[in-house]
Amino acid sequence: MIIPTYNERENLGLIVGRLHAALPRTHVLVVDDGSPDGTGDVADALASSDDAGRIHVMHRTEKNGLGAAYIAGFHWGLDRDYTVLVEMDADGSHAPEQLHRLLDQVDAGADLVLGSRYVPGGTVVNWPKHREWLSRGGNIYSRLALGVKIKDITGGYRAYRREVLEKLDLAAVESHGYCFQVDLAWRAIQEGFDVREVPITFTEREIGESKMSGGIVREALLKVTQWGLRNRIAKIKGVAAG
Ligand SMILES: Nc1nc2c(ncn2[C@@H]2O[C@H](COP(=O)(O)OP(=O)(O)OP(=O)(O)O)[C@@H](O)[C@H]2O)c(=O)[nH]1
Ligand SMILES: [Mg+2]
Repeated sequence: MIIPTYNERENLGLIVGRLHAALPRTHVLVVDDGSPDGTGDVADALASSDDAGRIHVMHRTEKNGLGAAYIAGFHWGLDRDYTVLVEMDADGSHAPEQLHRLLDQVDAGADLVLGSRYVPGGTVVNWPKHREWLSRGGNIYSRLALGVKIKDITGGYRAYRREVLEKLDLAAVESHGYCFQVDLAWRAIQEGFDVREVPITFTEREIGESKMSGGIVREALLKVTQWGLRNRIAKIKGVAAG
């Protein structure tokens, strides 16, 4: 389980505690980008007080965005023997109590399992309407532009079988915000991996500040459009060639 953090000192202990109450054997890697609020120290304290040695911390010096933090975390996990790597936010939006839903699908043969707000059974709790519409709109746009069936391709609660991350060219991924999530799912689909969705309950953070910004939305819009066009052009060329 990889948890990226930026200024989450009050959330981190809660979320790791909930995770270990739900699934005690899960190992955690906290990837902290030098949070000014001292989240990195909180993570170190959690790690040293866990006698079972399940908690690890990666300290990075600059705030480089979610995508870069996850990629560093993936490399860390792949260098060790973890067979499944999970992404989860620190802010309590993703319920550790529902992690088994994702892992059960991996056991059932999926390569990448997406926690989904927009399949039957999935829900969003406490989101302002404009946030929900932004998210729904982004997903509809991605579906149309990329021609995929995934209902929630921007979500950040997911489980990857290690083979997926070994196969994808992580060095080529430059996306930062939500777009990073779309990017990886899109690459996995194009590689022919078995990508599935399971319903989750997404709860808006209660503590701390969102890192969501206009720049993140613009990045996603631009990149998704580019990928979609590139894909269509490649298909048209393929048809023309034969
Ligand atoms: N290491 C690292 N973590 C980050 C960075 N930006 C966001 N995060 C973490 O990524 C997770 C998701 O970020 P949020 O701020 O909750 O973003 P969000 O979920 O899109 O926004 P909200 O819906 O408002 O919560 C949280 O655990 C953040 O602490 C970053 O630049 N570096
Ligand atoms: Mg959040």
